[in-house]
Amino acid sequence: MAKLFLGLDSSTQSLSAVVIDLDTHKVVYEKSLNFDKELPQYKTQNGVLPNRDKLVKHSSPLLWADALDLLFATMKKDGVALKSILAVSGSGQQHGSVYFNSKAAEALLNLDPKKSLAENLRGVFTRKTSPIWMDSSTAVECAEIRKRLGGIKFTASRTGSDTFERFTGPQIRKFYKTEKEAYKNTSSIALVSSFMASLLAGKIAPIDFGDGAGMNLMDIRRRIWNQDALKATAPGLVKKLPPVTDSGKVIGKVSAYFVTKYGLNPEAQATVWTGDNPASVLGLGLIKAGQVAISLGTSDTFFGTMEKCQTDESGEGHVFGSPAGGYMTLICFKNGSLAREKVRELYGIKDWAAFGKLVAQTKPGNNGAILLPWFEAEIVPRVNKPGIHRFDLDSKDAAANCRAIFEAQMLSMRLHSQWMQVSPDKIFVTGGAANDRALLQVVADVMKCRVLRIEVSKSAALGAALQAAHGWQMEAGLNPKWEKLITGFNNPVAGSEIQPDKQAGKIYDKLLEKYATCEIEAQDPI
Ligand code: XUL
Repeated sequence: MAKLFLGLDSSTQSLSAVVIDLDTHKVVYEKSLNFDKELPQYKTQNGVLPNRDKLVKHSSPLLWADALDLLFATMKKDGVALKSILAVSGSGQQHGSVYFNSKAAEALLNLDPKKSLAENLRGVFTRKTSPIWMDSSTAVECAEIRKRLGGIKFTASRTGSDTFERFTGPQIRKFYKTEKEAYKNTSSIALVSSFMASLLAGKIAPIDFGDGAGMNLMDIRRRIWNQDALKATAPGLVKKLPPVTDSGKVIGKVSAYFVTKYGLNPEAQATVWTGDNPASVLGLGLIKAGQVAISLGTSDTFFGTMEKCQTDESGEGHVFGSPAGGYMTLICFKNGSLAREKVRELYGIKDWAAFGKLVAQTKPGNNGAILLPWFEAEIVPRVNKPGIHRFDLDSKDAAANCRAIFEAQMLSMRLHSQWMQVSPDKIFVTGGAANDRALLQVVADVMKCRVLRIEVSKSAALGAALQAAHGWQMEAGLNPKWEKLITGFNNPVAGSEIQPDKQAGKIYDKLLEKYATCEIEAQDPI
């Protein structure tokens, strides 16, 4: 019998599955179900429920439960060997929360396969909808909690991040302040990840230290709930949170619901889930301290791994527990690919290949030109007022503007990741812009490090499948090694390696100083 492991990723817009075979080290099945399309009855738009208040972004736990039923039904229909699956793990969009009343534990224990999961869960919530990571309605609560914890630096050093509107603690505080009775009746609060794990396990699942770090409630170093943070958030919270534990740890056998209804192996283990970013870090193969990946997506993201916990005093970056041990950082630059696209449109450049060609026509350092691309309010650095700023740059020069935006984005990454004190020997780059060698050369030169392109399909769900395999091996006493486990799943694209140019590196050392001054000037124009 093949040794199969199932990883699920419950993201904002879809639920995905990846099945891996540990004998062949291959992905044997992949599937994604889009919420808007497959479950139109919830009327979500891009996975979010409509709301008159633009700052409020909620989704529905029943939608996620329905999606889980649909995904298992699809896997059964597609002939996935569900009998050969030895363990299931998963990841969820980070920060989102689910509120259970006292009936939940029993309902989970007695999931009736004749009904759907959503029907089984009727009447177990104290809050019908779940705030998700896109919600930014808790600025007041963030300020209140931050003040109680002693300001940005202390909040970050204790919980791994400054308070952020989307983080679960501020969301819980808002719920407590605005719906006191419902908060009081809440017996257990779950994250999206632990909610989904609870369905699979048929009991309220622990929260792992990867996703738990996205709550402003967990002591990032001791990996237990931080009592001061709990008190600063809402009364009686300690009783409403499950324990924090290792990602991928076995909870117990999967609920009989999935065995009877879909033919899942009755011996399959249900394990603790994590957040989608920690799972992606695994999926991309970042298992050792000092490894770094840059994702050039809608927003640009810098992922790094650390052995010891370093936190960002400025409160811009986040530190989460890494499922492979140690810590990971997530630094999110909002004006990523969308900003590059705006520049492309501005100069009527037909495609990304043409954009890359223009960059290649110009020289590293661009004669000191800088373009700060804050088309939208930026997270890193914190810039509330959108605007683009040019320094020593002719706005009519298309090629110089193309180089200037990408150089500035990479200089920003170098500057704002210094607090991690990590010097990688190689950087993996993923996402659209990683296709272009001229752009990859800029990454290598600015970061003064060789870069390799990596493209991993469904990296979070793959990371979750690897986590399931690791958890299962741990439980079986097999002393698993991450290095061995990930082999073959996340190889860099052949021939994509680019070496940094020493001369260019020196130019960027100087330009970085100028860039930092420009940032300050643009945030606070003179
Ligand atoms: C991370 C964050 C997002 C969500 C997306 O802090 O808010 O990346 O995890 O699902």
